[in-house]
Amino acid sequence: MNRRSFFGVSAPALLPLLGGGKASDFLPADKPIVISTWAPNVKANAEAWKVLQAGGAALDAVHAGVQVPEADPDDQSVGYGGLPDRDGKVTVDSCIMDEHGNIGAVAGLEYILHPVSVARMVMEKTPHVMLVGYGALQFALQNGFKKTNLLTDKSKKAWQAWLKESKYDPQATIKNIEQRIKENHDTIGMLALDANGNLSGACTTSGMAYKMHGRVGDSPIIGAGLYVDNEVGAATATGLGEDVIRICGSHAVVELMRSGLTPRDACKAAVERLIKMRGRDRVAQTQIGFIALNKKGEYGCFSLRDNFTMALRTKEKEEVIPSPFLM
Ligand code: SD4
Repeated sequence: MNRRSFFGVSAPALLPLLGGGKASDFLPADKPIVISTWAPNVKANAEAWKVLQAGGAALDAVHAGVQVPEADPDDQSVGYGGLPDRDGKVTVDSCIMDEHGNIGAVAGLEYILHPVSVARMVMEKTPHVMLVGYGALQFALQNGFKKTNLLTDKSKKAWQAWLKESKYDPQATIKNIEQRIKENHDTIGMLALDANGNLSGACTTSGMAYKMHGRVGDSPIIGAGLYVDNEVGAATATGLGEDVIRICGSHAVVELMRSGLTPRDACKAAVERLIKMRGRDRVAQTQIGFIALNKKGEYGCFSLRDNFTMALRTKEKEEVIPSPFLM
């Protein structure tokens, strides 16, 4: 029960939830509310909170919030400073979705500091929902984004060290997850409910470290890494993208909420769906985690294994919640 508290943020009041315990779900919080994957994203929530507190839209809040880790060189899973693919290129994946079902995404994008802003521009300025690779870069540059080298010295050194063995193991293994927690970073998925009761979400990442060039995970895929239904709720994912895509994870969580499950139970049911589909052996080295927020302001999270966390900001509290887990 003596779980760590992260970054000076108070330890969660709901410790009984640890270890997949039987504690009840989180009660509705007063609007507005913002939640994010992973403890370090209390900083991202704080930025989103500025928008929400001023009466701003959930869409603007998540857009502003996820830009924090995108620009943070110490966050080696998102944007600038992200670990590169096996060819040494930092490629980023990002998507955004609002309360009207407007969606935009970019995948395999290089050289752009804020991929979420390009995703939003795809949503608002094109008849399409996703641009990838060189086409996404061209679109960004034509619309005023500047080319930035996203590979920091720290990430370059890590890649060069990896090259010595070049072991291709793009798995969110337990060890990797623990390491990531220690290094205080991971992919951000953020969901917000604004003062008007509207939901939006965004998800942004540099993907799995040392992935094949061209590999795309769940994070920019609407329905996998993120889904919002303004009648029901919203969900976002982290972990091994291949396994999240397999179950259309975030869409599954939203549909499970629609069928009456609470956010936490919906996240749990999605994780169970993966185990049932794949069998325990195939998920032995995998981690996936979901967070969800419903229209009433209830929120919850669940992961396959230990060490996943959710960052929360409401009028009353700013805290990090260790996720309950199954295995
Ligand atoms: C991916 N889901 O690219 C992302 C990575 C991640 O924890 O969330 N890692 O598969």
